[in-house]
Amino acid sequence: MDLLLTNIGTLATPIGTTAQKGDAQGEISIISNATIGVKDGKIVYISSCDVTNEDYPGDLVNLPIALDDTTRVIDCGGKLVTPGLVDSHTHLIFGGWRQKELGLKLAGVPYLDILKSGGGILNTVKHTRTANEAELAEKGEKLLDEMLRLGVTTCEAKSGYGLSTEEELKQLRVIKELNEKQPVDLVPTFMGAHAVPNEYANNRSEYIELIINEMLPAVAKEKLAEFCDIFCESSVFTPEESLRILTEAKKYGMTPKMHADEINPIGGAEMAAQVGAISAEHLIQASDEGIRAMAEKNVTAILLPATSFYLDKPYARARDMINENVAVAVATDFNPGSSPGLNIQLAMNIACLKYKMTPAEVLTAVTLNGAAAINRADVCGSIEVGKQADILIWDACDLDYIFYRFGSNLVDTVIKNGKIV
Ligand code: IZC
Ligand code: ZN
Repeated sequence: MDLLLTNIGTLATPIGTTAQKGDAQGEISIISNATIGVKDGKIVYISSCDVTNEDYPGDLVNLPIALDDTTRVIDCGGKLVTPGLVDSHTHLIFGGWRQKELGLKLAGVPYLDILKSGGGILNTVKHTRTANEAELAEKGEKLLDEMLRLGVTTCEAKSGYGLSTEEELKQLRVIKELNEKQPVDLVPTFMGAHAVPNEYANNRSEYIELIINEMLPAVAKEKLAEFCDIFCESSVFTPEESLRILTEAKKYGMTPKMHADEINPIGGAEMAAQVGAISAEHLIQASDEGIRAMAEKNVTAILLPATSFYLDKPYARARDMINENVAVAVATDFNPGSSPGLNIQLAMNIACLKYKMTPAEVLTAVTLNGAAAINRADVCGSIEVGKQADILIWDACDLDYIFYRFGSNLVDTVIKNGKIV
């Protein structure tokens, strides 16, 4: 065994290799005095039995697996242990920032109006296009290091600030390079349909043809994306355009995702169900029919509470979704406009306080359900024998504590693929 975690006060984890919905979302496994064994980056042993020897501190008892000379033993000191966190929705790679738009926001200019006047996403497109791959990678790596310190061990990352074939490929290549170079597992999503770029402002249908005829084949050829996402929103892309682009994406093996019903209720959730999306994201304005359609078609809801907070918008109806048997994931939406914060622990706190989700439901939302929403539930998202050893030791004695405290980084130790990072 490479690593043995002993004296875990509380081991809290969802169980399974699929998204958990309804009551099951809150039915996590809680084990007191647990022990975890790790070998070759995987979890090989979990015991509910304390292995500390009270008579001879330092000796271990009741171990069914032999230790060897090189086994590293970590005494968790009675602390909380959970799976590594999965941030299932980020716009990680971009040039510049948008702090100059803060004044407009404070003056009450709506997010979509800033975009319509050439700012917002289009502002970031300008800065992303002028940055080279090395600059974007350096910035992304720094951000990922911060995420890792906050407990994120797997992270989805979207393109969508290039909006031309070469520039979209540039962003996706940076994601690929970073995935190989640093510890956090990155899951790439192509999002050429994030906005219509200025050069196609008067010819949006031509931009859609470019996505379909040039971008999708080029992305597929280099195998740069597993998913295809679209900003389905008034004055951005319609549900019908979403259907067309995502149907084409499927032909190239990319699984659909949708930014749906974030600001205006335009039938995005319904369309996500119709097109067979793995997830619909935001859903602040999702209709009752849309929520029911998602339940029927097993579409996971990725909810983004930090965005509601930052845009001062209503909070998505997480309780209704859970009641209707929709699996709920929670993520940061980290991006330079509507959620310029990458602290997933803050998103967890807001989810608990504003969505009224229980700590157990939110834990599932940022681990197993997040993993399922990016097709990784077979390898991560829970602490079970056979899964990747992505494990957090928290500076907390139980699960409630991390939802009760807010504003601090409560992660003590991050273990990624069995290594302390
Ligand atoms: O840069 O504003 N909502 N896309 C859709 C975003 C927010 C990212 C941005
Ligand atoms: Zn987003």
